[in-house]
Amino acid sequence: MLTPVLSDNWDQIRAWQLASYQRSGGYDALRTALRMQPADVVTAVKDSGLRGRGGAGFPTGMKWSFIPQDNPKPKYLVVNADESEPGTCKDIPLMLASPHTLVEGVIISAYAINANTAFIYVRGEVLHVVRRLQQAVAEAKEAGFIGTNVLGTGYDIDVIVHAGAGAYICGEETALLDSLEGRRGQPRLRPPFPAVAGLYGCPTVINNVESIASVPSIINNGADWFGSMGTEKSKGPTIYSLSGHVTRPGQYEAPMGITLRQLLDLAGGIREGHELKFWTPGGSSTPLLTADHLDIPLDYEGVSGAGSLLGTKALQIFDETVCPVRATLRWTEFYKHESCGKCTPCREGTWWLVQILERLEAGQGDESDLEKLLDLSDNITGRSFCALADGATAPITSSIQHFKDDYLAHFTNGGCPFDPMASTVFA
Ligand code: L3W
Repeated sequence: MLTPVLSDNWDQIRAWQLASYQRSGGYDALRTALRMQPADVVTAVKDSGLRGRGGAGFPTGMKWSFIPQDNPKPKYLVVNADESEPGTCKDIPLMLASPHTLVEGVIISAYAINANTAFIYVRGEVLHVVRRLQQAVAEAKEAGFIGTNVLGTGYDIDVIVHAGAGAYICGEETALLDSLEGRRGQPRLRPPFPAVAGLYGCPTVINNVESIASVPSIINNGADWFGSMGTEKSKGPTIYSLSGHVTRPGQYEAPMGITLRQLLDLAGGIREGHELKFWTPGGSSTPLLTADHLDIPLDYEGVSGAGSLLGTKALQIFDETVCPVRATLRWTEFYKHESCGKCTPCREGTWWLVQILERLEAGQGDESDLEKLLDLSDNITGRSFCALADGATAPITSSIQHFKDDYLAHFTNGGCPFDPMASTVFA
């Protein structure tokens, strides 16, 4: 059931070094791509059905085709390596284990859209990843894969690794662009989308690390091979990160459309003696699901059919020892802290949500507070500048939907009825 493609070489000795990467066929895809017309590379990615792996699932090849090639301005490729969604841990392991997979994907993708400069915007806290990427870029330059006249083809490309300063909002594509331009990272109004007016007002493709890293395998093996894995509308292999109360947490690369039940089988199940209570399909910005949803296909269609979103495929698993109110409060504190403050519904709304949840968790609220939470969430969703505030309301509305009795138990108990020491997540 596992389909290691991106993670195939992670166990190799010094997999992060160029010599090791080339021993497993590294940079063959670049040679192939440079013999193709850029438009044919775009077509191959379109035909593969690859959809953005950063959360939204937008078709990657289609995004590339939005770049207006008749626009005389420079074109840019920007990789969103600001992985910060709670529970998400797939891009950082990928960049650490095999940075050249990303670097090769960057060069091919930049070539496809006729960009001569590419940026990798990486989360600043992960200094070890920043260094590893810088080392990989230096090795690729030394080998002639980056620079002027790449492999004698006349194509020029510069790749710049840029470390962010550790703000969740800078993972939002337009805030990332502001940050890259040297300003405070705050989301821009869309449209215009970055494909038309992005970095320095120029046409820009922004893709997630995993999306770009998938490109060499598509060029090597073909669009049909990629599309043979996954489901009709959500194709290919992908990296799921499992964390929390699971026997063997970690990254599992499997086809789109696998179920949590199947992934748990691979990961040794829920920790011994316990049972699943709730889980997130794509980080805390996606509505919580329960044991009733173990068999839904983990693809964009299956998860949305169950009332949630696939997001970043960050499966956070919680057993019956975890208080859903406490977990929701913890996530909401995160969104309040990370709100950039640009728009009122998010800045003020997340503050109020935390106040009410703190009261409830302490057993000091009453049932009308649940209505207040739902009303506030309703007034925030769809009324803020970017997806951060929508994400903030997801655990609240879904935890009230699935675990109202646990909320009510806080009033009758006069405090949280769960023992925090029983949970390895919050202990
Ligand atoms: C040109 C159009 N381009 C859309 C582009 C747009 C963007 C992409 C998706 O993602 C998601 C959210 C969170 N012309 C276009 C166009 N585009 N229409 O397509 O756009 P959109 O608006 O659907 O989503 P988004 O706001 O860019 C955010 C989810 O991610 N999420 C958070 C993830 C966090 C991380 C992280 O920490 N690394 O990924 C979790 O679920 O809910 O759905 O490029 O420009 N007409």
